[in-house]
Amino acid sequence: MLTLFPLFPEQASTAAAKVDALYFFLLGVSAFFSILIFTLLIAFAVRYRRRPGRRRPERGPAALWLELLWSGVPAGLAFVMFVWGAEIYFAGANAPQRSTEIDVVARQWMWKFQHPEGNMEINELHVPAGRPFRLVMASEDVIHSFFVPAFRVKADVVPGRISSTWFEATRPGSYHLFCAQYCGTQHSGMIGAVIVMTPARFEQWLAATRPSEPASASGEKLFSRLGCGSCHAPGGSGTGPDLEGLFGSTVRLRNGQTARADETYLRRAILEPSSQVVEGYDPVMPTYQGLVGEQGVLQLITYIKAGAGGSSMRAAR
Ligand code: HEC
Ligand SMILES: [Cu+2]
Repeated sequence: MLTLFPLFPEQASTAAAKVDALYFFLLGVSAFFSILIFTLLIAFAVRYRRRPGRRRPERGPAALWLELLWSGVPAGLAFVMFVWGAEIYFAGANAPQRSTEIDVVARQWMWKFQHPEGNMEINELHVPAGRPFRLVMASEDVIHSFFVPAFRVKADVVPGRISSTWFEATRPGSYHLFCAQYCGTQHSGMIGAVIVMTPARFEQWLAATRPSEPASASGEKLFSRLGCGSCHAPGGSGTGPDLEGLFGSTVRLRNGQTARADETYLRRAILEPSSQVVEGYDPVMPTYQGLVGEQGVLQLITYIKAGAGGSSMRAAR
């Protein structure tokens, strides 16, 4: 019966058991207090009901210990829930350093994936078990949400910015992928599968479907086709800043603010350059809005992360 109508999706990622443990704790606390309160409510209603010959007693003095108890216990429980939940939230928000990054583009109504090796997939994502993957996600139109119940992973993909999430699958199998934000008439059809394989089978799959170039090389081609290199020459000899080592650093802007060069920063630098002009430079960079799609932006970002023509890029090849 339970296998026919499972109450919970199976646990197929390293995060699943942790999320479930917290969920069961919340459920247990709620059940305990619901039962306690309703039992007492009914018991007192029966025991102290109005009967002939009985007078209402005088109101007694407030008991301090009781006040402290029923304030302290809920406060303590709420604190445990908060710390426990925050821990799981931060673990889910910060991908391990050794994660492999996969580009994800959501649009009405499908999911597009690109592996660093260059392999592209639609509505299907192949990954090996036992390795963390970080998803770098952008939307081409409206809000979508990447939801894999078996992984207990759900992250919104919001137009105009880059969001990310990560997971490490633990067991080979095929797991449902849903869009969890209503995104238009065919929202319910925006489904797919994450196919978890053994590492050996995954390597075979990767080799069999490998395209001619990795994602960073596609980014490099775009970089030269769009003429980025004419201003962003290695060593900073162009009119624009050197992009090597930019990713993850802190950038000083002309308006006196600072910004962390994360993926959303790079995306905005390409599509709305005048919104965040780097200190010491003139706002001469043209916008690439309309000239490059989200997929292209993600490839450019992959290329910039890999060193953008600098020495680290050459060393990596
Ligand atoms: C006409 C010259 C020019 C071209 C072409 C150009 N840029 Fe720029 N870019 C600049 C200048 C100048 C800045 C610094 C001022 C600013 O932030 O707008 C800059 C800033 C940037 C930044 C932020 C750098 C930092 O240090 O924070 C990134 C990222 C970037 N460009 C990427 C690109 C990409 C990718 C392309 C090609 C699609 C491109 N640029 C094309 C001139 C150019
Ligand atoms: Cu959607």
